[in-house]
Amino acid sequence: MSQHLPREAALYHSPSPSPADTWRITESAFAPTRQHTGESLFTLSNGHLGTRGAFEEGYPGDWPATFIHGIYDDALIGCTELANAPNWLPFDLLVEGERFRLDHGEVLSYRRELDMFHGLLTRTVRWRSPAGRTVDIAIERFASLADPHLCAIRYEVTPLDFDGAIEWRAGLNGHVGNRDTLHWDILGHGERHGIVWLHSRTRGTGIELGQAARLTVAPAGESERFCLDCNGYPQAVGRVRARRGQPISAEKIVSVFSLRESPEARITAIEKLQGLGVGYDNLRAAHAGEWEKYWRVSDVVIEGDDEAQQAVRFGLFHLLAAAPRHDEWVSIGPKALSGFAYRGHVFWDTEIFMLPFFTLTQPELARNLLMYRYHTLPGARRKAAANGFEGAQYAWESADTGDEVTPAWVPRRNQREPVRIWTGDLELHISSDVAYAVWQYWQATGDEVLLANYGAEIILDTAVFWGSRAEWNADKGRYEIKDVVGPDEYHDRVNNNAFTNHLVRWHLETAQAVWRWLEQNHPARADALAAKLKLQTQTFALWADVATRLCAPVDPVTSLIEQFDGYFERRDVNLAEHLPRAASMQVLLGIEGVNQTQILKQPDALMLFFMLRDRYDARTLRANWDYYAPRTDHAYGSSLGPAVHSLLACEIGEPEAAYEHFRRAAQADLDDVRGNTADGIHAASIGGLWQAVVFGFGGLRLAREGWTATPRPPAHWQRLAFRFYYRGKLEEVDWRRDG
Ligand code: IFM
Repeated sequence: MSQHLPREAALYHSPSPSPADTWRITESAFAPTRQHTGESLFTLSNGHLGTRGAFEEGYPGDWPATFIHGIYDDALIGCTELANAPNWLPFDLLVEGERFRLDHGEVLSYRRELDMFHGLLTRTVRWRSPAGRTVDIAIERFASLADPHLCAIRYEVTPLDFDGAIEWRAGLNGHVGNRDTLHWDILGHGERHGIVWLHSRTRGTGIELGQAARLTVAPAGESERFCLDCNGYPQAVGRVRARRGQPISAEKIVSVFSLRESPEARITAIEKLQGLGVGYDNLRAAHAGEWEKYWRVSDVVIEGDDEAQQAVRFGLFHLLAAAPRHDEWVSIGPKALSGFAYRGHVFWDTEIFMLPFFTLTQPELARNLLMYRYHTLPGARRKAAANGFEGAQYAWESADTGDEVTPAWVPRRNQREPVRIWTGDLELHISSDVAYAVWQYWQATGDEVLLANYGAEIILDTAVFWGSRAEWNADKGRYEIKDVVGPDEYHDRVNNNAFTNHLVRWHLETAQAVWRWLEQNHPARADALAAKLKLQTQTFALWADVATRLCAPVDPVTSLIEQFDGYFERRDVNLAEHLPRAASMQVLLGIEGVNQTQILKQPDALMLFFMLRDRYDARTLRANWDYYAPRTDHAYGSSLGPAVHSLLACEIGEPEAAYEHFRRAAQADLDDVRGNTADGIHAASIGGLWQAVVFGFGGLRLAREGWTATPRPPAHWQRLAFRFYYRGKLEEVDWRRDG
C-alpha cells in the first residue's frame, strides 16, 4: 500500500532528536527560502492572539502576522477574514548606528529554538556588522498564557570587539495588511509616560484595537530615552553606551485590547502597562507556569521514538496555544492562528479532528469551542432559511456570525476563469459533525448543563434541518439526500454520499434520544425548546422514518459501502502507477479529470469507522479499508487523511501501515510534507494525530460502562502514556513494553 512519502531532509528538528530535544524545535541555520515555513512553525499563540515567527528586525519578503481571535474584517474573497493586526514585534537594534539584520553584515552563528514546555521562542545570533563590529545577540519572546493581553520580548546584546552605542527601537507598526487587503484605519498613535501606543480600527467591521508598548533598558541609569513619532508606527527608543564583553539588555512589554474586550481599548491597553507592577522575569515565570499546568494533563509520553515524541508535542503545543481561553464566541480554524490560509474560517476540522483532544484533556476549552457553535446557531438558521429549509444548517466555513463564508468562486492559478467552489452550498455533513461533537462531549464529560441548556438545541435544530432536507423517493421507497459534497472533495455534486447519509441516520436517532432525555430530566427546557424549534409529534415521527428509510446501504455480500450513487462506475486508477509524484492527483488530472475517477482526496466512507466505529463490524471495516485506502491520495490529498488511516490501520491490525500513516501526519509540518506549511500549520492533522495515538496505538475505548485501553503501539515504542478526563475524573494509561 506504500505511497510515496517525501523524506526531504528534516528541516526543523534533528532527524534523531535526543530525549531532551523532544520539548524543543530547533533551527540551526536560517534559510531565506524557508522563512515563511519557519514563521508558521514558530508561531506563538495564547488563546487570544497568535503571532507568526517573523523576526523582530524584519527580513526582506517576510510575512509577519498577528491574528486575534474574533477580529474579522470584510474580505473580497470569502466575505470575511481574520485581519492581520498591527505588528507588535518590531524591535530594531542599531550597533553604533548600523542596523542589525540577517541580510546585512555577516551571520557568524545562528540558532532559533522553540521551547514547547514553557512556550518560549529564543534566537541567538553572532553578527558582524558591515563596518566590522561583532555582537552576540539573544532574543526571547512569548505571548503570555497567564495574561492573554500581554506579550513580551527580552533582547540581550554583548559587544565582542568594541565599546560603543547600542540603540533599540521598540515599535508598533500599523502599516500591515493581509496578503491582498488592507484592514486597518489608524485612529491615532502617541506616547504617554514612556509608553507608546497605537489605536486602530478595522475598516469594514469597525473593531477598535488598542496596543501599547513599554521599553525598558538596563542598566537604566546610563540610558537615553525618547520616542519616534512616525505616522501609524510609534517607536520607543533607548540608547546606551555598551562596553566590550559586557551584556546589556532591553525589554519590550506589549498590551493588546480590542473593542471586543473593552469599550476603551486604547486607554485599557495603556493603563494595563502603567499598572503593571512587574517586569519581564515575573511575566515569564507566570506564563511558563501556566504552560506547565496544561502539559500536566495534555502531554503524551512516547519512549523509544524521539522523533514521534517531538512531533506529537509540537502538534499539541500549537493546539493548546490556539484554543480560546476566555471567549466562547470564537473557535479554531484549520491553520489555528499561524497563517493566512482559509482566512481564519472555522471548518469541521475543529469538531471532528481537534475537539476530542480538548474534550478529554481540557474539557473547559472544549466547552468554549462548542459554545461557539451555540452562539452561531442564528447564522445556521439563516442559512437553512435562505436555502428553503427548516432548522439550522451550519456553515461549511464559519466566522463571527455563523453565516456561510465559503467563497463561491476562487481564482484559478494561471487561468482566466475562476473555479466554482461547491462546499459552501453542498458540504452538508458539517451540521451533523457539530451535533456529533456535542454528543461526544456529553458522553465523555457528563456535562448536563451544557447539554440541557445549549447542546440539545444544536442537536435538535440541526435534526430539524435534516427532516426538511431529506427527500422521499417514491419509486425507490426510500429517503435520499441529493446533490452534496462528502468529505472527499475530489467529487462534488453527488447523490447519497454514504458518509453523509449514515451520519444523518445516527444524528436523527440521537436527536430522538436527546429529546427523550430532555423530557425526562429537564421538562421545562424541553417545553421551551419544543416551542422555540416548533417540535411536534410529527417532527419526531419524521425523524424516525427518515432514520429508518434513508438510503444508507452496506452491500450484504461484499460489505462495501459505496461512496455515493455511481461511484463504483467511475474510472478506476491504480495510484501506484503514478509514483513518484510531487503534486496531488487533482493537480495532475485537473478538477474535472479527477472527479471522473475513483481517486479520493481523503477518507470518506472510512470516516464512518473513525467516528461511528461501534456501528460497524470488523468485516465491514476490513472490506472498506481494502477498497478505499489504496485509492486515496495519501501524500498530496488532504492533510486530514493520514491520521484517520493510522487509527483505522491499528483497528484492523496493520501496524506497519498504521505507523507509515502516523508519520505522514506527525511530520506534516516539521517536514513540510505538502509544501504549504508557510500558509499555516495543519491543526486538523494534529488533532487527528492525537486520536491516532490515543485511540489507535493506545487502544482507548470510551463506553457507557467506563473506559478500557488495549495498547498496540509500534514495535519499537517502549512506553506510551497519556492522561484524560472521563466523566470528571482524571485517568491515566501508562503502557510499558515488558522486559
Ligand atoms: O475541512 C477541510 C476539508 O476536509 C478538506 N479541505 C480543507 C478543509 C480545511 O482544512
